[in-house]
Amino acid sequence: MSTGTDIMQIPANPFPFTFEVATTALVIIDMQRDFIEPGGFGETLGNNVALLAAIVPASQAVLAAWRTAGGLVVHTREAHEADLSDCPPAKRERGNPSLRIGDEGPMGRILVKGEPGNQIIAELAPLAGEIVIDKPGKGAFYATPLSSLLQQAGIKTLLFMGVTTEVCVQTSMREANDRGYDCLLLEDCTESYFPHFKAAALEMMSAQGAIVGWTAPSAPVLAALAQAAGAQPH
Ligand code: TIU
Repeated sequence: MSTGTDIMQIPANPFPFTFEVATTALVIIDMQRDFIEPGGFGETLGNNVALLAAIVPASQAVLAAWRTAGGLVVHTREAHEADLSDCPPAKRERGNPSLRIGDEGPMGRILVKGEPGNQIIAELAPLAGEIVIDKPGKGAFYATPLSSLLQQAGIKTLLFMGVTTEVCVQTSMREANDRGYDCLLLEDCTESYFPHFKAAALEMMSAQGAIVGWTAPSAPVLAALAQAAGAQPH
């Protein structure tokens, strides 16, 4: 098994991305029933949630390989307190959704902590000991302990997966970039309700010499992890 200190370099946009498992966290953004299944927050906003399930198998493969390599895993959930004290009225009142945050839906109260719909999908469920961040905003750093947890773990680099590409993933990656992390977004492990927004988000993040970060398919990450595992004595 890898010691986690192998320097890995993979082809990526706009140029090769370098990381080592020991100083990298896999950050999985909001793979919750509320966004991926009918009856949750995503659907109340008028979206076709069926599009998002396509990334589950590739995301499972990366998560499994990352766990085998011994890498740090961070899961996030967009989640509000039951009394909605952490939900700005502007967020709840915005637009004309069929159900608002906190309303009772078919999977429990929309986007509220602890409700069935707010859980991470079974295929990507956190294991005991993995970091789970409940976040009231779109970004994973805003009003959460993520920054200090990553610092304590000596993390310098982040691999991002999750939904939706141009909302919570992009916001979190921009927050991370401003905090000095090198960030790679896995192209086949992120999805949007709007395919053209996904394409644009990927393009704008890696443009201008990786102004926000890098993007790459999951295959080269899996290959690098497999190679590192095979190269180490068991
Ligand atoms: N609506 C939408 O595309 N996304 C969200 O509201 N939250 C996340 O992206 N997690």
